[in-house]
Amino acid sequence: MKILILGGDGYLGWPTAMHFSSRGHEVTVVDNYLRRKASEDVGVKFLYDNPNLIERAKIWEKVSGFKINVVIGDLADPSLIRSLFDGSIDHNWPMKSNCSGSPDTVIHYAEQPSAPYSMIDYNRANETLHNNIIVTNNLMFAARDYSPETHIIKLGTMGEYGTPKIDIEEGWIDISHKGKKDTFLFPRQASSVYHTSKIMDTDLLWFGTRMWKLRVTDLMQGPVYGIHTEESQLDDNLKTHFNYDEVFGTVINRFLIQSLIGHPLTVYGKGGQTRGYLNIKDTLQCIEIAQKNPPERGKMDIFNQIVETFTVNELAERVKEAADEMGYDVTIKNIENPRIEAEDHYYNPTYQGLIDLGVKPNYLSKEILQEMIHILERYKDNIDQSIITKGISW
Ligand code: USQ
Repeated sequence: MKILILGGDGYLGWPTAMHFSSRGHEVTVVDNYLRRKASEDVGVKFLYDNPNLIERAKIWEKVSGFKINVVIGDLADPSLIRSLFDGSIDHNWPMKSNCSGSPDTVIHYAEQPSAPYSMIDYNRANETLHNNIIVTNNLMFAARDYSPETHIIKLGTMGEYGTPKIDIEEGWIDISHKGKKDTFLFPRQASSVYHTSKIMDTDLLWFGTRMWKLRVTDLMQGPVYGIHTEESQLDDNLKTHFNYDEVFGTVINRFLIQSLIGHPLTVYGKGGQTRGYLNIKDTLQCIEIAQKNPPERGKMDIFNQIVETFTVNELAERVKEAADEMGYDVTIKNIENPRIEAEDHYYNPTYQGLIDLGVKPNYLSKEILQEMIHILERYKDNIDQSIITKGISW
């Protein structure tokens, strides 16, 4: 299969590229290094330096024998994505893609992924909205114009639903109103500009599905944790990025780093915020299963891509237990919540669809946390305490 991965330099994009490449697919990745540039712009950095995408693809080819095509460019420019669908425009990208014709599957990660980044100021909010919605729109029209058969897999987020006082269904809800019934997108009410941009993406692709019978899978993912995947074990330089800063670090990854340097675990507010979590290895399983099960034309499948739920307090306790057993002395501190979000709320999402299709979850265990701590210990000297809190508030 020809698989096009948008956002191939990201935390999930690069592991996904290796995963599909190792299974013999023809993989092309596209990225404009937005994440690397945004990190520099706000003064945060990865835990360790990673080679750029072109270098990573070379290392991958050397150790695995499989080639990943790399295209460096901005997908907000419609001509780029269109050239990757019809294969006709020579953009002279740094490593020229040899892909011709349209992809069978597009995996769309090419988004500004951070809620705090989107809330820094109106410029970052604009940048997030512009990038995320325009890239999605460019993709939708390229599929409409060149290849409506192409299966679009878009990474959505559980945060689109917010924290309603009713059970969260997988994407859709049946509504009875004045004696009539219909099915609609499940109500969405996000709590950051980033999460709101994802709602708009979902709406846009649902529009494209209705208008032009596109085929779309929307994966509503929770916060992801983890470092290594099966393929990254082949060479240390193939590891994905790791963030622990307030802007791009997700909560479990942050807590692990904090525990290594004796920084109190930063539980925001009361810590009752509940979210669905998953291991990065499970992200890859879910994407692969979604790729193997495309919806028919004119249908949008939505799955809630999480495998278990925790409150922030529960996560802090689990990280503490794992790290303390390894000789650390972890403290937990409830700090003033920089975000506007419910801290004590009902949360009961359904997440059976991907499991029914065959995903075998890697649940968060003490052993998994300790394995991560072992890897992170190697980079302890790189940890910059000053980026753990950057003072961004809603
Ligand atoms: N939190 C803390 N302390 C911290 C960091 C976070 O208590 O030091 C809390 C947050 O307030 C929030 C929860 O932990 O209630 C999760 O925060 P997060 O930063 O791990 O995740 P979030 O900002 O929601 O965003 C992340 C990814 C985003 C993805 C989303 C899935 O950055 O790309 O879409 O997880 S979800 O949260 O389900 O919407």
